[in-house]
Amino acid sequence: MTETASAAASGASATERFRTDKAVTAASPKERVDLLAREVIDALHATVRKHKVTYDEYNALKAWLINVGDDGEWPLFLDVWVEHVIEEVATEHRQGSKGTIEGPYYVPGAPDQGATGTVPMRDEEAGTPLTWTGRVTSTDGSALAGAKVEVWHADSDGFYSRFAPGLPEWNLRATFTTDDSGAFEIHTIKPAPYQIPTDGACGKLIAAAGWHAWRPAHIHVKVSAPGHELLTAQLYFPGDEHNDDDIASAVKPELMLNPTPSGDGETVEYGFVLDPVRD
Ligand code: MBD
Ligand code: FE
Repeated sequence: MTETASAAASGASATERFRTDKAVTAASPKERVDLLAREVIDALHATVRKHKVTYDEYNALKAWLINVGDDGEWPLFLDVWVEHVIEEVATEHRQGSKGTIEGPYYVPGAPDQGATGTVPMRDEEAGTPLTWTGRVTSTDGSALAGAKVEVWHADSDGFYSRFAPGLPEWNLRATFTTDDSGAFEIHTIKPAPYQIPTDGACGKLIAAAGWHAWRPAHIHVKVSAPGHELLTAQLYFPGDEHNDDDIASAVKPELMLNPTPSGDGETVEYGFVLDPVRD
């Protein structure tokens, strides 16, 4: 790699990606905006009064908020510290598989590998080979043929293609399409534990507060089928030292992959149950 990855570069890409893919189309009712904005602002006032926040602290906050925007880190900040509660509320009615947050680095349209295939990677890609088989079913147990299983994850240095420079366009990103029995077979590598970018505004907050920037190793996934709710999840590995203190609070016990040694790598079975769309 000639260019080095930086928070500003990853952040600008994540901000641009959000603008492209998640543009808000519907306006919220005035009553709803009034209620939510007022409660959030009231909560801020309560914190100021409770802890007697000073002008120096107020100006530090202002400077930091400006930096979050300059570094393009609003997607990172919100996905790390807010999205997990949004996801919890959005999916509390579900009977099928547990999901978790999407995070800032999803890109739609990764190359389709059919039902069985290998995630695009470099010849020298570092990491333990992982074979992952599973099925996609509906909550009534019926197979979902032609379901899409989109996966994306970081390389062993913690970089995501499309957000860090110097990686092949779709490195470690792929789409799989389930066969007639709803089955898929994915060949990839086990990702490594991951540190969110520390050279931007989010890193400054983490350092100033004495927190850490780690997320456990994870594979992101989106599973979709006609007539069913989109499932967004991440899968983790038992024994990772950050499973219990993920900076993004996105680990759940149901999301553990439990691979066992096999040949020169590891193998695991993990499937998904999708909820039909509610009327
Ligand atoms: C990630 O890879 C991620 O998954 C989240 C949630 C936040 C930052 C980087
Ligand atoms: Fe991630």
